[in-house]
Amino acid sequence: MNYRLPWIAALVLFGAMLVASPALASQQAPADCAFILGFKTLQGLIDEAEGPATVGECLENQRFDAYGNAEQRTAGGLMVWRKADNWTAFSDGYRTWVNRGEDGLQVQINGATAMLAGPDGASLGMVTLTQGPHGVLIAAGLRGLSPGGHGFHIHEFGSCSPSFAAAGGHFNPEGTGHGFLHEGGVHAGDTPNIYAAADGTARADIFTAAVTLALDADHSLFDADGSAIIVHEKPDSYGADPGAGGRVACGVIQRNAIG
Ligand SMILES: [Cu+2]
Repeated sequence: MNYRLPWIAALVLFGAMLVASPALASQQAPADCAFILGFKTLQGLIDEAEGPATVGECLENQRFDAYGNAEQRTAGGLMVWRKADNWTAFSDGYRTWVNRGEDGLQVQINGATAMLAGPDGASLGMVTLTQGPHGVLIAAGLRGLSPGGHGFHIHEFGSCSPSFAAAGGHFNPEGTGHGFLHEGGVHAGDTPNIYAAADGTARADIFTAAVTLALDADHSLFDADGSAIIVHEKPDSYGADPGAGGRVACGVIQRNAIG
């Protein structure tokens, strides 16, 4: 019986090689890939430091964004968009690089815009959101408000119709309580009150590290159901109950076009 042992050992060893062999694994991968990228991280694309060894990076989990573009993520955490005409863009969440063909890659800071309107559809101005390395800068330029303080929040759904109730409650991915001054707070969508002058105009710059414009990230304003800016009738109390009254302006937060 002893003469069989070397054969068994050899079979076991060969089986282990089949499982562990990277060459065999890489031969199988392309069949599962919808798209193969030549680099793993953005830096690898820019300075080619990663070299040809990274060619063959498989992009998996393809899905389509709100604009119908294919959207995938590399193992290096890079977001990649593709269109049928071979237009491509790459984002690390803070910045987006757009491939402009002969003009090469151009970089832009990620941003979004909400056009605010009253319940009657009248335009009440614009809110811009700019992604920075430490959070999002929100700039409001509004008009048509009653003079004085108004609650100003990010709400959980990207909809303002058929009524502003469609925007849902505050953007609150952590499921916490409300209010800057409340022990159980705060909502990620809580932002400070804005104040309208006697002529109804209001301007405000607000910074928040509680949200991000990065796609496919925790606290992203571009989660599956989007998000909206709501201006309230009265100022927020900053307590557990905002007490800010009705909704006087609403705007869906929309990602600025890329490319
Ligand atoms: Cu609100």
